[in-house]
Amino acid sequence: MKKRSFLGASALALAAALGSTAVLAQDVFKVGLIVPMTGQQATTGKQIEAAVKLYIAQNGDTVAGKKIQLIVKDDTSIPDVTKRLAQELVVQDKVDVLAGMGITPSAFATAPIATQSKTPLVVMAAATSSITLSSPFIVRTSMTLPQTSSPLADWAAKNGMKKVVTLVSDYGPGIDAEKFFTARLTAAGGTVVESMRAPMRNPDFAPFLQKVRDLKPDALFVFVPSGAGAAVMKQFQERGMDKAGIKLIGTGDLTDDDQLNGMGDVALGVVTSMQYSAYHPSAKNKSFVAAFKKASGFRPNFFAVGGYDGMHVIYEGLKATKGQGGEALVNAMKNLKWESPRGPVSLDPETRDIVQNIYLSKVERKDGELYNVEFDVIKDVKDPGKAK
Ligand code: VNL
Repeated sequence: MKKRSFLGASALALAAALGSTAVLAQDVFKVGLIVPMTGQQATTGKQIEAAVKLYIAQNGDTVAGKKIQLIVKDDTSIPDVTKRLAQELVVQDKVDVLAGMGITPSAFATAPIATQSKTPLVVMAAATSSITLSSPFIVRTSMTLPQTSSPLADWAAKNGMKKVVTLVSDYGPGIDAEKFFTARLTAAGGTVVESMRAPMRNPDFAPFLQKVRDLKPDALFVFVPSGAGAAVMKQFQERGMDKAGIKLIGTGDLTDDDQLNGMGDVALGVVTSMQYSAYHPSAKNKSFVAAFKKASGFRPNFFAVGGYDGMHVIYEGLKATKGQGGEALVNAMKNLKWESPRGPVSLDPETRDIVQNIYLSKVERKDGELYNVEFDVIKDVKDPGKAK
């Protein structure tokens, strides 16, 4: 009697163990998140990882019967590394979704792997317009530079900034920013008197700023990737540009919430255009910022929101497909519409790019801290980079 029940119990335990392993293997849904956690773009990885983990903590790690397993990899923002990591994640780890992509070259390096393996790729940061054209498996939850920079050109022309110098990082998003800002300013009656491009890696802005001082434009328009804004601001001040009466404007990458509060008074009054400010006054954003700060200890920036919304499209897409991945998941994701901490957003099913409000903001001191305070909004902006 004793022996039989012992055998019975162990057989049952074995069956349960085997059974649950089989069920687990089948029901795990793997997300391979590739972001720069070290190197020049480390803040982008830090922001996205914190936001992705917050989303999972708030929404549970099971969706449509699948257990979400997050695998985080640091690509140090070197595209060859991104590519190798993406290959390993697809072939060895058999991930169901690739995500992250801190900079444009990383996204372009990963696109063919997404296409060949039919793995959805959720781009949470990289913002050159043409990225979504490089694979039908890409959906993007960040922004594009044509989308963020065009409204600022309209504003500049209306506000007496007719003579402008542009300074951009010399790669995809910078070229997009230069092109679209210039076209819109020109159409509104302004002139770009000089277009300058600084190297993307280890830039020294000093010689460019010196030249801007000599040119004495009404304003300097800047695009630099997230993480580089504080250096521009410091050198702008060191050269006394503000005192020379040259206004500083840019896309919100310049006054990035990750660094803004440490930039000091030189940032006060800088006008930018962007899809997100940590100071955005909605209830949804206030609770997001509070939860994010509590979990991570720092202020979320626009890429944190890109990561948070990226997880949202994965979760909601999976609910719609009842747990199916691949092409079905891309099709479900690209039709989503939701309220983000940044405001109301949707994905454009034709381009798989995000449609969102672009806010004009001015840096002000609020409650003892520096913030991008929104003063105007252009609603539901599609990527002008893909206008036919
Ligand atoms: C890119 C665009 C990267 C905007 C950024 O920060 C940014 C990019 C890392 O496409 O590489 O703010």
